[in-house]
Amino acid sequence: MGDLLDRTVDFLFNKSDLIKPEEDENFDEKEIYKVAIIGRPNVGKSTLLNGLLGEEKAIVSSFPHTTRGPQDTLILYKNQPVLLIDTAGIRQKRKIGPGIEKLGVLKTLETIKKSDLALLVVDIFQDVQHQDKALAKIALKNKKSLIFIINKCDLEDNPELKLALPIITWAPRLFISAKQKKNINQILPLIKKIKENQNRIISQENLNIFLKKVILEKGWPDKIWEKIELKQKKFNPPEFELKTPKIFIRRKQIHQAQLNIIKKEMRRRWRFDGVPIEVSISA
Ligand SMILES: Nc1nc2c(ncn2[C@@H]2O[C@H](COP(=O)(O)OP(=O)(O)O)[C@@H](O)[C@H]2O)c(=O)[nH]1
Ligand SMILES: [Mg+2]
Repeated sequence: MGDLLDRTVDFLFNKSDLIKPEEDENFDEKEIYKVAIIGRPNVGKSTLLNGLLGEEKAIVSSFPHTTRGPQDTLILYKNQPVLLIDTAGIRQKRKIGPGIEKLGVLKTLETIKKSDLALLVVDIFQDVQHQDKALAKIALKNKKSLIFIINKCDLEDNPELKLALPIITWAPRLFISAKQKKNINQILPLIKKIKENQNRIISQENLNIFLKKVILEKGWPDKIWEKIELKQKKFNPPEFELKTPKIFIRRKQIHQAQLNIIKKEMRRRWRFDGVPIEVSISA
């Protein structure tokens, strides 16, 4: 019955929510949410893309490197244009040969940079490797939203137990089987949610209330903290700053640990799942 339900939900989702835009439909570049599907060769990126699209577009093969470069597919999900970008798998640097393969790797890096969110696909059957961590780091360094996709879960009885992913606690994890289309119906709704998180703007009033509450709860000194204001500097991704009198900065009266607490509490309060956020100090 469980499987039947999965299939039914898959079917309904695929048919009703996902529309491929007509060729001549023009979207403003800025409107399009760009999702890079990244990961080592053979982890199932192209299979996943096909599963998401419900048709055979990218070439699926059991030999590595069939995906030579990014392949872009534009879809409409609940009125949101989403560009899904399949990338060639990235291998260890020293194994990269000349020509096409190297180009594929460079393009993967380029693709991450120009995307809004990375789906980092890992294979449950192989241990998490250096390249997986390297890719997570690149996404992090470029302030990209991130979802871990743990694929080929049909090959493991207890996938949750086996996993040792790089610790990016805010990145959601989905256990899927691209081949059996299991749980892939959760991906687009999660992407939509993350896009909202990424563009969240919090009112100054709410930030004030929030900071007061943290100060009170943590028992931080009033004299200092009543002169400090939490402000949102930007969104997509969200960045915040603590406006602080210069003298406090010189005297180092705000500690990194306190910034981390504020960040953690902000995540708890506003659910920034999947999105990197920043809190810095400024005068
Ligand atoms: N058992 C299993 N095999 C899969 C799954 N997803 C992909 N594969 C297989 O893994 C191989 C590589 O898939 P592909 O999508 O080309 O990987 P890519 O190099 O990351 O694009 C193919 O033989 C797929 O059939 C899965 O969920 N379960
Ligand atoms: Mg591929």
